[in-house]
Amino acid sequence: MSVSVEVEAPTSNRELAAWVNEIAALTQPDRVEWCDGSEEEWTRLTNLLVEQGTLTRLAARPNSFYAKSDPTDVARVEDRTFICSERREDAGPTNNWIAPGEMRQTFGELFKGCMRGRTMYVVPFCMGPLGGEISQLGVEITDSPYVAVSMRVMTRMGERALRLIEERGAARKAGESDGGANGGRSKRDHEQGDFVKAVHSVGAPLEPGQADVPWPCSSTKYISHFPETREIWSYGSGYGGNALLGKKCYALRIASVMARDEGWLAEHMLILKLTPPSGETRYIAAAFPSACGKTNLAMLKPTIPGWKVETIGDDIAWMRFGEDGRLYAINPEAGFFGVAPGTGQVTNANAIKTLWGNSIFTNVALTDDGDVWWEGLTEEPPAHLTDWKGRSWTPGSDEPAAHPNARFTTPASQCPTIAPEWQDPKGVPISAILFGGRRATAVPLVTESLSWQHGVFLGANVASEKTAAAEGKVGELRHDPFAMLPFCGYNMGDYFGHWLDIGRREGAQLPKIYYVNWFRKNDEGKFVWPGFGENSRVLKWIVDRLNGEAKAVPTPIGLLPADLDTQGLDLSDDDLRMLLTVDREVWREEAALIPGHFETFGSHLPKELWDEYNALLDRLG
Ligand code: GTP
Ligand code: SPV
Ligand code: MN
Repeated sequence: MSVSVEVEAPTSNRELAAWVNEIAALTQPDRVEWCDGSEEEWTRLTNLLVEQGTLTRLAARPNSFYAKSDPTDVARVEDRTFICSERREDAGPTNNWIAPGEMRQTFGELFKGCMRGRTMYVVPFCMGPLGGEISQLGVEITDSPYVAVSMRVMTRMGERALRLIEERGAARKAGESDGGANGGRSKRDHEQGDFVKAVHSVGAPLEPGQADVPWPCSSTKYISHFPETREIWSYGSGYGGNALLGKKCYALRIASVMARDEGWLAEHMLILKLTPPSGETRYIAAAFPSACGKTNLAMLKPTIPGWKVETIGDDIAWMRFGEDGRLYAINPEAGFFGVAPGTGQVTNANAIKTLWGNSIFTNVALTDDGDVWWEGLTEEPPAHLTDWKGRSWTPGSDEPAAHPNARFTTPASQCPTIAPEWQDPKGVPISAILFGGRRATAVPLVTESLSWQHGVFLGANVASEKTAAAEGKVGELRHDPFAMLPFCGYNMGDYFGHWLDIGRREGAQLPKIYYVNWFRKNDEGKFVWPGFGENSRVLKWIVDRLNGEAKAVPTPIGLLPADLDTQGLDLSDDDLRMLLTVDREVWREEAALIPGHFETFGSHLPKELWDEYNALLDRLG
């Protein structure tokens, strides 16, 4: 039985209307609802979610909710994430690949009737400030109201995004009718259309009379990307990175392909604004793997007097060259989807202030008085909680109360340190780029690269201990180049080449590149560096270097601080030595890991990176 759900689409964009009808015909929802992004809509959908049992209203926080996911649907699923490029080689050795034809066939079956019994939401959205030159448009179709309300926090969603899609469509038509003389587009442009198409289903159709569950999802999961046609199809999960398709799927995997084709960068980076007591304000971008400290650094409260940090973004940066040759970055998102555990008054007071209301908390614990709690929120846990699985919990329980990848979804505008220019459509000029990861051993607190090319080499060699942000074994060391391993939409060897090309651009005023590690551990397994607000000392050294005011010591791996300000820190001489020196023996072992990593990319690995490897070996002696 096939029900027609063709509806009058409230849009003049024919491409959008036709696509929505096509997906509705395939997925057979009971209803189609176009999201306008209004407050009325938010209230209606959150009420609905409360009624359905997906959300619990928090008595202690205005307009805020708690969600408990299915216990199997708590993180990104990297082994179910696919880049469906026409050629396998274009997905590269680090991405899962399925031929687009085969994938479409699978989806043709999987999505057939998959929204039965549900409402299909059409969610137009804009990544980046509305109407901004660097911004990009998309539409997510989803059968999850949890996704629809989350998209309202995380993106510029609704009516205004829809109008921009219509304007773009109208401009394209005008371009076509004057024979392409004025903004006409290529065949490929035509295939890619006026907006990125993103289809999401939880993969749990309801038979007539069948009761729904609070967190519908499926054990069959696909998070698939079609880079040539700029499409995203996601099936079976309701979790952030798998389901909020504007985020990792669009703003990194699809956008990295756009960026390669158009000469810009789409990166897994925070953006912060740093103002010294006197002197020039600087903007810094930093790429750390998932759950390795971006949100925390972006909202850092400096411990050194007179320094000020403001926040532009905490997860994704899009960077383009300005006319002055500098790289200008925007945060394409409108909210933070942040790791809850470890976020507390002492570690990240600004995040805590951001979360005062209008927020959704997923897989945290519930207090008896209707508030949320997670490990690290307060030093002492409450005497009683309901844990993320809905069980009674006391401090004596042997499992954590919150899932280690519990997350908050909250508007960026509520962050007390949000920079006034965070929505400036032209972006902010980046002076320094930081790479880093979780490394208990070997890697010093901070290293300055010797050149852009050497910085790209450092980025290509980022390695980090795995976290709970993705399914898999936590703590295992893996290479995560540029913190983009799970997010690069094309061959990562070519991606390294793209970074090198950026550095060769005529007239480029390139940021300096640094490598940081907040996670060095001592013999007792304790973090040596206090981290969090104290990371401002490292930022200060970097800015002083940019200004030619700080000294550095050359080492085989790069330049290390000669004069890091550690005044007032409780660090032994041994600790400091561990953080700020390079052990040649250990680094020979580190270097021995590089060939195996590089060889994965075969002929796609730029020769310059082998040159850098050989230069490192020479310096190590
Ligand atoms: P994604 O949102 O997954 O991309 O992660 P992120 O890079 O934004 O990570 P986030 O800042 O949320 O930090 C993840 C975890 O690392 C939290 O539990 C933090 O408390 C912890 N963390 C952040 N900064 C530091 C630091 O400087 N030192 C230590 N020891 N832990 C830190
Ligand atoms: C990450 O895993 O890097 C995140 C969370 O920022 S998600 O949006 O789920 O990818
Ligand atoms: Mn992230």
